[in-house]
Amino acid sequence: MDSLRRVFLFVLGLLFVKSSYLEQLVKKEWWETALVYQIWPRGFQDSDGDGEGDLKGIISHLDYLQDLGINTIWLNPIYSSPLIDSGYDISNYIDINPLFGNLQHFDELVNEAHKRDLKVILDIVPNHSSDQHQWFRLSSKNIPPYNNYYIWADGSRDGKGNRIPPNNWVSTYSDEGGSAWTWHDTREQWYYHKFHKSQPDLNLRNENVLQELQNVFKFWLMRNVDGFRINAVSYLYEDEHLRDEPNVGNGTYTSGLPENTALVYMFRSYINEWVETNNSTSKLLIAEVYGSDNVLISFYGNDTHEGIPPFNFRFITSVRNTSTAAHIKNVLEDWFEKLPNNASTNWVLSNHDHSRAASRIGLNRVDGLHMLSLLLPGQAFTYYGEEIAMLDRKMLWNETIDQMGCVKTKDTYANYSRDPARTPMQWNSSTSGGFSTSKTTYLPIHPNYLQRNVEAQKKEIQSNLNTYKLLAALRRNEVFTHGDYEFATLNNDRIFILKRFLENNPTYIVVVNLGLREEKVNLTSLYPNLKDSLQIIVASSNAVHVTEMISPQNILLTANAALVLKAKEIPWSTTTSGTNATTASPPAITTEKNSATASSSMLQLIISTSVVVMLFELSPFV
Ligand SMILES: [Ca+2]
Ligand SMILES: [Ca+2]
Repeated sequence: MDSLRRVFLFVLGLLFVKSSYLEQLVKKEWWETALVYQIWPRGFQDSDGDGEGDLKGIISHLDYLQDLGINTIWLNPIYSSPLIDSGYDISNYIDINPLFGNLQHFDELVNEAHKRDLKVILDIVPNHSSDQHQWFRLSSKNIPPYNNYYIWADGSRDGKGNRIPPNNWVSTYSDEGGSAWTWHDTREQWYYHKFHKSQPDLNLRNENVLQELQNVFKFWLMRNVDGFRINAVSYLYEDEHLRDEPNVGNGTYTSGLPENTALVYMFRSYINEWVETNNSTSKLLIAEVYGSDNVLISFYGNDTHEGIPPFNFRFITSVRNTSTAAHIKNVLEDWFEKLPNNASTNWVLSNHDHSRAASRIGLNRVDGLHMLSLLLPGQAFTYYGEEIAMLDRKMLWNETIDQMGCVKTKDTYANYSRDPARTPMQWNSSTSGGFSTSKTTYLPIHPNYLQRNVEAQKKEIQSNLNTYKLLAALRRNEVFTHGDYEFATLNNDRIFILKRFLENNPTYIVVVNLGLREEKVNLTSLYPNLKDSLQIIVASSNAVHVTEMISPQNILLTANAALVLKAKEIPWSTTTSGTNATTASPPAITTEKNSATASSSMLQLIISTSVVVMLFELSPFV
């Protein structure tokens, strides 16, 4: 009877493990696994024929976005702005640029999005305002309390009496080595601007300015937004003593200061408090930061402060059209190893600051890349138009509107302008790709819109769009939201493998051919326990031989083609195979590192073995 009691207690124990495992499954916040669709408001849809995208245009495509399977929309700045820096020069943080509509349109957009289970997040720019902002107008006149809202300094004069800026700091938006200081005639002082001279940096050491920013957050939270993307976090603070940088332009005193992290913690704390006070849902917060891995990781928070996750730009900074499977594996593993325990991450294939994925990494590789970015653990970000693999459109000098290009010369602008990736969305083959009834648009549309557009891709069985939709739906499955992951390479580094798995669930295997010729892949060389045929769940639009089932030993993938395959749960070992014991083991949490995966499987093995032993002990009594 002792044995019976032991079995009973053991089963109780298993039930306990099982229930805590379920608790783990439901623990995630909505934003940890969100699929975020980035909308460049000027480029998505024009509703009134002026050639400029607007909020009503976005509203008209909410059904499309819902059908696409995304669950969050991130809007690049829509605030009042002279649009010198595409809206990142804000003249009023709490109003809408009339070009895009008004606050009523915004409320309607949020309301209509929420009706479709779509969240809306906004871009917040705490580093600088426009020089047209009321704060700067008053500051330049030295009127309290605004006199201290920006970074003003005296500078000096050279031997000939010419004014010299306060130090050697340089601006991003200038000719080579251009000063980040501009003289203001009224105030008779210099003001600092990391970016364009029309974008003075706010003085974030001034408590009043921090209060203003909190009010901005509050204003939009009250209008039911679901989160914020915090812009240009690397440049929030500068050296208080305005010291010369030892190497001009290297950012020693103008980027990556520890105060940046501290301010982001404060934003997090303020927003959390607001959520709690107002009994609201948690908010998606994400920081645009560049810097060393240590700096990036610091934004996740520490023992005493909750942070805001930084964007993970590795697909943009490290993956090229020549990247091998081993290189991509290293890039991904390196990031996971650095992540704090239980931290969730995000994947960004492209955004408004970079060349589009199809142009940067290869039109034929877009579907395979989406399989990775959408099926890895964490959030995924999709830049508008990437679902149909829109390409960069080369801009002529006289077509360029991005200041990063405009401040350069006719010979060099093309290396800097981000306009090629900001062209109108290609909806159909009618005038201006269905983006506008006007033939003239804020930037010219890519001429390939006649063939490459949403309407055309909807009709094709195999298209970038239809592949994307299948992936967006698939990632909602708990294997992807809560399961573990594993990477491998095959075929001499030409095949990349991502395995996603979770107890009591099928295993999914993503196979990507990065090479330029057909590859025959034998998955049993990696997973000897893979016996049965695999189901093809998603195929890239360039894949051929797409059948319902496929043998794991003989997978033919044409150049750059990729598949998502579904297998029965792959048993850990022959010991556990065919027993019910596997139901008891706790799943590894998505963000755990590979070492944690190993310990989880060891635990599983121990439990499973125990059950086998117990049942054997029990059998004489049954
Ligand atoms: Ca318009
Ligand atoms: Ca700053």
